[in-house]
Amino acid sequence: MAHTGQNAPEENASVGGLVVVLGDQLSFELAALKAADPARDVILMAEVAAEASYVPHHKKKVAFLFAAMRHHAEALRAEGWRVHYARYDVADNSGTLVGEMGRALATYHLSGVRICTPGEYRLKAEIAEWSAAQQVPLTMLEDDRFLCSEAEFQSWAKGRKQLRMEYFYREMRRKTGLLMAGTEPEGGRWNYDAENRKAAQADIFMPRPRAFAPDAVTQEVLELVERHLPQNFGDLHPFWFATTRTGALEALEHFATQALPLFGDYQDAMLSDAPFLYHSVLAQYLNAGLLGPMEICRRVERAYYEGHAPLNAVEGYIRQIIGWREFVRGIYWLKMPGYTTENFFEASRPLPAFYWTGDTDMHCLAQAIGQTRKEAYAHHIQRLMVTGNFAMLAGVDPHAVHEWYLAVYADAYEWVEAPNVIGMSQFADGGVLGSKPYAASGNYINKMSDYCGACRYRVAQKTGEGACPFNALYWDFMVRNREKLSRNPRIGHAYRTWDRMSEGKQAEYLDSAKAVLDRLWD
Ligand code: FAD
Ligand code: DLZ
Ligand code: SF4
Repeated sequence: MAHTGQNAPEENASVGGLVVVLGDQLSFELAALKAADPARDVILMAEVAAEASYVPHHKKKVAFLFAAMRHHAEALRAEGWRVHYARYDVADNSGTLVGEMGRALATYHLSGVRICTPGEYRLKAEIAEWSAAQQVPLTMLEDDRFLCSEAEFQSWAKGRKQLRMEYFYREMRRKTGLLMAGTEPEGGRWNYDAENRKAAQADIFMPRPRAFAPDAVTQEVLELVERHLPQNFGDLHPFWFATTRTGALEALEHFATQALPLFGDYQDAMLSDAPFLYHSVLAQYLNAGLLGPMEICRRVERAYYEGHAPLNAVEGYIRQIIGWREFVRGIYWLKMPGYTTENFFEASRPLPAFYWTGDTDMHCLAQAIGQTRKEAYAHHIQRLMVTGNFAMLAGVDPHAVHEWYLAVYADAYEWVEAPNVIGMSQFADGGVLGSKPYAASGNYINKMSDYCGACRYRVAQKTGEGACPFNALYWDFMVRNREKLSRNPRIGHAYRTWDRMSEGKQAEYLDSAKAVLDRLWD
């Protein structure tokens, strides 16, 4: 489906157009390319300050994208396309994508702009406003790298009282045919999550994601990032991400053969100094367009049919991609604009400074944030149950939390990050995405990790000096938000537990929480 910019004159078919390829659209299958003519059209790719700085992106994220963009531009040229590539550090770079679009239109005397809808609302709006103001004909095409279009999601969502991933996921299984035996799910069940909650043990044979030595193109980008973005978050070196489609395919192959068999079992586990466990570490490639969702899922499905990986791992993995990933994107476009400023609990505290440094005695947070600084990566349970959980319990403004997540992960773009943060992890949307807040005391972290054994705090101690801060914060959060949560049938039991406590015990929890909160911002 194409939307043409309002108030714009029609595109002149006799001269070429400008085809814009954004930094996270690095795919040969892009609809904007398929609709283009290599003989007449010019492709624009641009490294610009506005995109590099709307949040203080992790240095590895910027380096990955710029290096992947430069490699992709070369690959497009090799396929016969005319590519205008604006480098970050040339003197006349205007600093914005619309600025570079205007300059390219003038330089090549092109008739209008064609682009796949950007993954972030702010950029979509900026481009549409610019085209209207400048009277530039604009064609925005649906980004069909996703399995479920915006319109399809809207019609699925229409009339439903609650939007739940599990039902959406079944539709996607039927639509794609992945792990289907005729009309039935492979193995007789749709979901094997019950088998996927094991705690992990340290294992010297644990695989690591496929790492790549930077080539000359990537090396040049690393120097650029070092020179121009020294204040950005995180460690640039060692840099080991793939920056080409060939590399990303190798990383997929490596995951499918090395880590996938145990992905399911240890999906929710956390271990000190094991940042990746059995996760795929493919989201940065997938979200930038170097890999497609179906090719990943087909490769993973093959591992099951060839007997290399069990069903609980393969089903669990495919669910993350055709279920969660598509579902959160659907919610994003359904709820934007406005979703990123939702604040159901009216939480207003600032983000504690240690989110940027990792400098805290809470070992779980130090581990999750430390590896985030180092690798631009943390796996799902760390994001949800450690950094996300803590911020929600502490009453941090969800918008500040959202901006942190958008900055620090190599795979972060608003369409996928915001529903995960605002919806899943902070419950700031009041239950659009999930049915209850993921609030947990230290007990959950202790069950799923080895963190607590190495912590200065004692997880079994509920209150007072030396107690795990999550324990008192959990009850403080529950009590603070009782009016908003007590009617939720999935939460009622917690309030019954609270009500059975003596007044003295309750006061101890609330006093301890106050002491923790006072320390966080002193
Ligand atoms: P694996 O664990 O190997 O999972 C496989 C793939 O499934 C991922 O590569 C990803 O494409 C997909 N996936 C898994 N869970 C989700 C999910 N909840 N939503 C969407 N896709 C999913 N994912 C992002 O891609 N970008 C983000 O900015 C992002 N922010 C998050 C913030 C929070 C608070 C939470 C709780 C989750 C977030 N996620 C995000 C989802 C998930 O944590 C990451 O996709 C995953 O950790 C990426 O690592 P991986 O490739 O090793 O994933
Ligand atoms: C994230 C990002 C960064 C850091 N830099 C650029 C850039 O210089 N040029 C570009 O085209 N895209 C960049 N991106 C990705 C865009 O921000 C992305 O397309 C939007 O966030 C929409 O998903
Ligand atoms: Fe985290 Fe509490 Fe465990 Fe320490 S004791 S690692 S703060 S959960």
